[in-house]
Amino acid sequence: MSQKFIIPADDLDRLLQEKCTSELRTGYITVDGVCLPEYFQNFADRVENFEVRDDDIWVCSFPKTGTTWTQEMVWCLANDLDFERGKVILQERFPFLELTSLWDYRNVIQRRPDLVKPHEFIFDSFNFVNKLPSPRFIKTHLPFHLLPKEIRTGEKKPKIIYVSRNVKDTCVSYFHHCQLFEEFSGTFEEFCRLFLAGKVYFGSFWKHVSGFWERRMQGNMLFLQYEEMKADLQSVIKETAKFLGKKELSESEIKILEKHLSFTCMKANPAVNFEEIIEIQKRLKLTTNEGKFIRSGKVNQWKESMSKEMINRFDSWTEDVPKGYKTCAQRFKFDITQYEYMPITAFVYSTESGSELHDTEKKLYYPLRGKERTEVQKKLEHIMLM
Ligand code: PPS
Repeated sequence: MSQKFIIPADDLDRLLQEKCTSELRTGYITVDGVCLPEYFQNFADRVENFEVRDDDIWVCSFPKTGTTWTQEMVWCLANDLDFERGKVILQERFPFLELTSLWDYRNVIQRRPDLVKPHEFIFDSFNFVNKLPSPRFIKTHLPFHLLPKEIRTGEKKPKIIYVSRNVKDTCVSYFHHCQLFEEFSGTFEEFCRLFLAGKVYFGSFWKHVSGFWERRMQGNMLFLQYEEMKADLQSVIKETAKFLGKKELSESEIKILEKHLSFTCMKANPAVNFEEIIEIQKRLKLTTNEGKFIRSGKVNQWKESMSKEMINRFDSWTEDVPKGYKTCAQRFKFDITQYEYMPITAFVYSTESGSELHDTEKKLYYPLRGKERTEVQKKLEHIMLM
């Protein structure tokens, strides 16, 4: 893969540079079309040549789409609900592969020699992950085309669970995240403009989602949706357990896990709520903003936060998603209230007879995951959503 590092320079780049840099984040670059902190270029080769194992379990996502929630679910399922071992902080159990490349602590260490050197999972996340015994649990926000070569080429086939979220809610959540962790000093409106232009790190959103969406039929990939977890966590738990090759959980086990994963429990759980990290940031005066990592956990927050004009811009951006991303965009442009019967409009042909089953005027209703789907529906979904 040839990676191109571009130092960008238009008005929005300047806005990003001015409003979203700090002592730990001096600037941004574009790597093969993806906005990343400039410090990342020191680590690009380590990502590219990272040694993947077939029995790894990866959670991949665009930031703020429910990664932590998914990680905790996956870890608990893969470890037979071992809540005792689950008290170890998530970053150690389920480290973030490229974490070290996102924040440059070198100046801070010089300025604060009293700083106790934090964990290797922060200072050398690649090495930390590399040394873990199998099966390893790995989080990444990298889009598919920047994943390690061994995954892209299919040489190694770890299990990959991708989670996505309504784009407008993702943007709202990312704004709060950047205020808390990146000292973002701009307005929400400015953040939305950056988000729409793909000028937030790991942007652009739709390219990220579509890279995994296009591959979701591969046997080693499971595609989840935040809103689906909110609407029917039990079904998502069951499907994920099956995907991980675990035995069927009893009703009471499912209920226990569902409670453990509830917003209230996760917010109070020091192993997953990042309170310790926020405390360190505050102590080092790397953030002055107040806030919580597990913040609101709501669907459709954008309705309260976004102006009508911005909603329109997001919607037309989603409509304008280039062909190929289109079905993916339609699939995720929904209100939770409409989720159970989400219309998908498309030309659909039966694979066997080639006869037309539906035309663009007709709608096929996609039932909730876990509820019975007929064979025909499954076939249609497969054809339509490719
Ligand atoms: S990160 O920083 O990219 O890893 O963030 P990520 O974990 O992807 O997303 C954080 C958002 O997920 C919400 N969250 C939850 N929602 C519902 N239920 C549970 N249990 C849960 N755990 C985390 C979290 O609150 C963030 O969303 P917002 O909208 O900001 O509240």
